[in-house]
Formats: sequence, structure tokens, C-alpha cells
Amino acid sequence: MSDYKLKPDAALDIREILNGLEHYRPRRRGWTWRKPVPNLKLGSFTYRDCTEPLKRNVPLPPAHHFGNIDPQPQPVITTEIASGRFEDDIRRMRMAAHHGADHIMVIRTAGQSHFDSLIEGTPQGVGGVPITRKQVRAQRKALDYIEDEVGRPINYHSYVSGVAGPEIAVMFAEEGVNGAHQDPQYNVIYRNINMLRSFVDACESKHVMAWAGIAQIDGAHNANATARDAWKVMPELMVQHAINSQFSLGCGMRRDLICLSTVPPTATPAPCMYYDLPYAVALRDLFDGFRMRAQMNTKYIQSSVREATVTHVLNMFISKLTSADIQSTITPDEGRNVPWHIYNIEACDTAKQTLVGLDGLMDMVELKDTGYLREKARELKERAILFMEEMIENGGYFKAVAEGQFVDSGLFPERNGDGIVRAIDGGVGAGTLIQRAEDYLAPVTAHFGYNNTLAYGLEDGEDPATLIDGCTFQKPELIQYIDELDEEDNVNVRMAQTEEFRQPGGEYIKPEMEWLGDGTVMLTMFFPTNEKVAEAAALEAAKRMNLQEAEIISREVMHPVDGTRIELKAKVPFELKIADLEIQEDPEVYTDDELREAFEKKPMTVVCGTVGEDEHSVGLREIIDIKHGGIEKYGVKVHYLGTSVPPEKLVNAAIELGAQGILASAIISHDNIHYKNIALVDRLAREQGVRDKLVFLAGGTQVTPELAREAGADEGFGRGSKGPHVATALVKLRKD
Ligand code: Z98
Repeated sequence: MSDYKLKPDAALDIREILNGLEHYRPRRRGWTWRKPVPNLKLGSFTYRDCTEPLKRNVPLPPAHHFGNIDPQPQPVITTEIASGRFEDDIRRMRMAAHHGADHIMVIRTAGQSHFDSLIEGTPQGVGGVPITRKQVRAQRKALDYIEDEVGRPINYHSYVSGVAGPEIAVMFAEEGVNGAHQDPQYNVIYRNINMLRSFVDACESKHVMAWAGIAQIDGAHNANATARDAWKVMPELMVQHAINSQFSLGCGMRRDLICLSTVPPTATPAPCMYYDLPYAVALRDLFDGFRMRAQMNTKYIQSSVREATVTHVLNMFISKLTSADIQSTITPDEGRNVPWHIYNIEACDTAKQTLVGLDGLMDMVELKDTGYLREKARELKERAILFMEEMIENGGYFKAVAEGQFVDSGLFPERNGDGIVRAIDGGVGAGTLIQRAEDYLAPVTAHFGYNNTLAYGLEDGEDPATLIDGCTFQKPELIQYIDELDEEDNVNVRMAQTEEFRQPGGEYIKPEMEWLGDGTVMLTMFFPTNEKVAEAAALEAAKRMNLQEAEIISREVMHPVDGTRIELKAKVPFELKIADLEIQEDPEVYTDDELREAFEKKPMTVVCGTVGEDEHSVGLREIIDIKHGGIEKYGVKVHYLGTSVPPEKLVNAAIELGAQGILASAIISHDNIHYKNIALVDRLAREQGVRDKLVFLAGGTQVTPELAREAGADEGFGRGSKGPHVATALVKLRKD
């Protein structure tokens, strides 16, 4: 690794990642779990189920009220990244890691499962990135820097399925990939890859993954994403889990690295807890000692972020009740098909917020041992076992698949006859199996099955690679690293096209959603009409705003006639020169000592209150109260007039009390009433002839300094303002 280090205040430099990549070696193999810290104390709180905190992080938005603590829950948190350009995904990985993700899954490009070999270079993908050695290595290298920065190991993950499964497994072992999906049933059912080939390949792949300590996720959850009524395939899901888990143990995988991919099968308006919780409990009963990767339900997600988030949170309630080990957050891509930076980050925050919010839950509640929950769980297990028995009676897995026993939409033993049918001699890669000859020899480590090493003088159990003095697992210098082959579709060409936007050093900036300089923006609009008219109106509005390539990404009926919410994406036809931007300077804030001294030398009295019909006093109290570090602390004499104070009263009180200042606070912003009241205080003070003797400051969560000044205040204070900011303004702007 070079001396390059991420700087907290600088963008990750992709050029540094690509520099010397051909010689880069991963620094470890294998999966890492979080480190629990029982009774972790952070700020004012003690956490029951949290893990080691991060060195660098972006806490949840309300954290500034709690000393910026950022508790990290127990499950590993996954984010799935699928933009198609690995160089852009790397920047997203850093953001996600700061928000608490420690499992980065890269979705691979559509169609790669049918490639019968490794592919090279860094072509741009569709619906994911092409999994090539170069991009895997670049991302693992970037994650090494990122994990040093955040202070926690990050697991990197992609897919070992498809016709090139074993080749990919070897490449992943060589490149230090930490997790992978591997399930031959996925090949068979969803990718129509020949079943015999898939199971033989899986032996090799799983054996290699076991050697490299790669955690495995199975593919059972795809059945409830595919089946018409996802809750009806619950028994089958358990059968699929069982087949892959037992098979994996047989191939030498450790039980604690075999992760079942579980998805709560229903979503509201179904009474989802009543269905999903017994299923989750049944799974834990049957699969003791294996790990659970909890993914969220995507089958029923529509395009609303709000709705997707509620489903995610309900799903995580089940994760908490049943102790999931890995928590997925796949809202952005699979759920809504809007694979943007912001949705990855939001979903990581949703997971962190929910799981931390549920910290200690199981100290207070427990799942009932009797009644519906256990009866239903038992029923599901019985159905699963009957399913398995039928499969065996049918002549085993291959025959059962050939007869359409899998992904049938009936609740077993009910059958609807709509299962997915695959022929034993059909599918991609059919007829490609060749029996190993008696003198077969593969001088490589982690090779599964018959290998005639004894004839070559090795002891039983000795590593066949010793015959060639070590294979690529021991001697990475033997790895063939192939750089870009395609002269047009490669990372260097793409980076040259966006150079002016790339930090550090880039001169221009553009709004971005997934790729540097993509110029993509999203607009939310509400139209008081039906869906069809609203869609047309939104597109026309975008046109008149000079936006390009406008497309509607979500529509939601608030009322069939009275209102539709539209979310629209489009591209802006301009770029912004950073040097020309008017960047607000942070206001100067005096130190505590300077403030105390100033008010000691020249005492000051102010009157204050929430103005108009506004009853929200919390913000103002924080600005004035000594216990919140408010202005009283510096010796300012404060007359608090209370809430809903009429503007006349503020001005009159200031005159009567001989005050030098007025502080008006306003939260309610309907019809701009906050600015109207600010203007009224200013006007009344003028009418009374005292405006030039009084400093007048206004604040509130929706107050913008410029607009407050325009309305007539001497200064305005928005969200995040604190006592020292206001006290400094009082010193600087006082009129006497
Ligand atoms: C997930 N985002 O599970 P293709 N192998 C298995 C899979 O489950 C999948 C693939 C391979 C979801 C993705 N699963 C759903 C066992 C996909 C992907 O053929 O490259 O799409 O393989 O996290």
C-alpha cells in the first residue's frame, strides 16, 4: 500500500486508487463481524446491544442534540451499490462507511451470469458493474483506505453464481473479497443454467470460498421476490435454505459463515407481522448456528421512499426480535430502481436509526412461548418438512425441479401448477460436464473432489499446490493482471471526460446522483389534479425550467382529483465554476472570555419572546438559558416575556425596561408570518422612534439571515444557531 491516506477534508482521489493497482495485494482474507461492547457508554446513555464506535463517521441528523454520538448497532449493515461505474461507486462506498455500512455489496452487471469465464478491464455496466479483477481490486483497495479512516473493517461482497462461478470464486479468494452469494439453485431456477453443471460448479466454488473464509449468502429469498403471493412460498424457502446450507457444510464451509438470506414475505397493508414473525421464528428454530442475512421486502414496494422506508423499518423490527446478523438496506436499487447515492445513504441511516432505537428491546420483551406464534412457526416447519419429503419421494431435487415443484404459488401442500420447470439436460452449459479421468491431477489449493495427488508422491491431505511450489493462493505474483482491453469503454476514458469535476483540483461542479458530473436533479412537485394531468404538467414544467431528459420516477395520488405528488428526474444543462460561487463565510464567533469581558465592560439588557401567535419556546430558551450555554452565561440581563408575545409588547417592554436589544423568535412559517412579524417589530420600533437605539435580532428554524435582514431585523439566526452566535451579534451590532 502506498503512503496515500484519506484526508478528512478532501475527496477520495480515484487516481491514487488506480495508481500501482497491478501490484496491489489485499491485506486480509475472510469475513469480519462487528465487535460488541456490552453496556457501551456514549454521551448520556448506556447501550445494551451496540458495538465498537467508529473513528470517523457521520452521525444521524439529531445527534447534535446528544453530543454527536454515533452508536453502531450489532448487525453488520449492508449497502448495495449498482451504478455501473466502479469509479463512482468508490466515492459512494466512503459515504456509506461513514454512515455505518460495513458490508459493501456490488451488484454485477446484467447478463454476467451467462459468461463462461472471467472478464477483464472496467467496462461500464448496466444495472451493476461488470465484476472484473481490476474493478474488484480497485474497490478492495479503496475500502482498505476507507476502513483505516473509519476504524472498522469493511466487508466487500459480490456474486459467485453463474456459469463462471468457480473462476469467480478463485478470483475473489485471490483478491480478498469477503462475502459472496453462492447458491446453485439460483442458477437453475432464475438463470436457467444447467442444474448438473450448477451443482458441480458449486462444489468447487464453495470449497474455494471456505478456504478464503468468504461468508456465503444463499438465494432462497429470490423465491419470494418471484412468487405471485410471496407469503405462500414460506415452506419452500426453508427447503431451499436447507438444501444450500447442508450442501455448503458438505463442501467444507463453516456453519457460522453460511448466511441464510431471509426476507419477511409480506408488506402492509397485509398484516405483515402476523405472517412474517412466525416465519422468522421458524427459520431460527430450524437453522440454529447458521447466520441470518435479513433483507427487506422489495416485492411489494412501490416508488414512494416513505412507503419503502416504513416497510424497511417494520422488517427491521423482526430483525431485532429474532437477532439478525446482517441487515440489508436495499431500498434504492431493487426496491425502487433509483440507484442513487442519496438512497444508499438514507437506507444506511434508516437501519442505524431503527436498530439503535430498538437497543435493549429484548431486555424488556420476549416472544411468547405458547400460542399463535409458536403454533404458526410449527405449522410452517411441518409444511417445509413435508415439501422436502415430497421432493425426495419424487426422486430428489433435480427431478422435482423438472416437475415444477419449485416456486409454485400454492401454499404447500396446495399446488397451483405454475412452478418454474427446468430440464435436467437443458439450460446454459448443458452437456459440459466431463468425468475426471483416473489420472486426473489439479495442482492447486482448495480443489474439490477427486484429485490423484497420491500418484504424484503427496501424502493424503497434503496441498496439491506443493507440486508446483505454490499456486496463486500462496504466490500472488503468479496472478495474471490484465489491464484495460477496450480502448473506448474503460475507466481512463471515462475519467478524462469528467476530469474538470473531479476533486481534488477540479474547477467545476454539477449536481450529481450517481456519476460524477451527471447533472441529475430530482424535483418534487404537487399538482391539484389527477395523476395523468399531474404527470403531463410536471414534464411541461421541467421543460420550461430548461431541464433536459425529464422523466417521472414516482407518482402518488393524494386524492384522485385534488392532488398528486410527482417526483421527476432530469438533467441540468450547465456546470458551475467553483471559483465564481458566492460561498458564505462562517460568522465570526467571539470566545466565551471575550463575550464575558465585553458585557462586563458594557452591560446589556434585552427583552425577548416568541412573537405573534407562536408558542414554540424551546429554541429561544436554548439561546437565552444559562444551562444551555445561552447568552445569560455571558452576563446579558434577559427579560423573557413568554410565548405568543405581540410585536407591540416586545417594543414597549424594551422601551419601559430601558433595554438595548430585542430578540424575537418565530417557528411558524405559514404564509411567511415569521417574516411579517419581524417586519412589524421593526416598523413599530421606528414609529416609536427607538429603532436606532435597539439591536433587533430574529431567529427560528425557518429563518434565513438574509431574509430576516430584508424584513427589518439587524441579523437573523436559523437552525443550529447557539448562544455564542447571538451574543457575538449583540456585541457587534449594539447601537449604544
Ligand atoms: C440480494 N440484491 O440478494 P446475477 N446469486 C444469488 C443471488 O441471490 C443473486 C445473484 C447471484 C439481492 C440480489 N440476488 C438478488 C444467490 C441475486 C445475482 O445473475 O448476476 O443477477 O446474480 O442481495
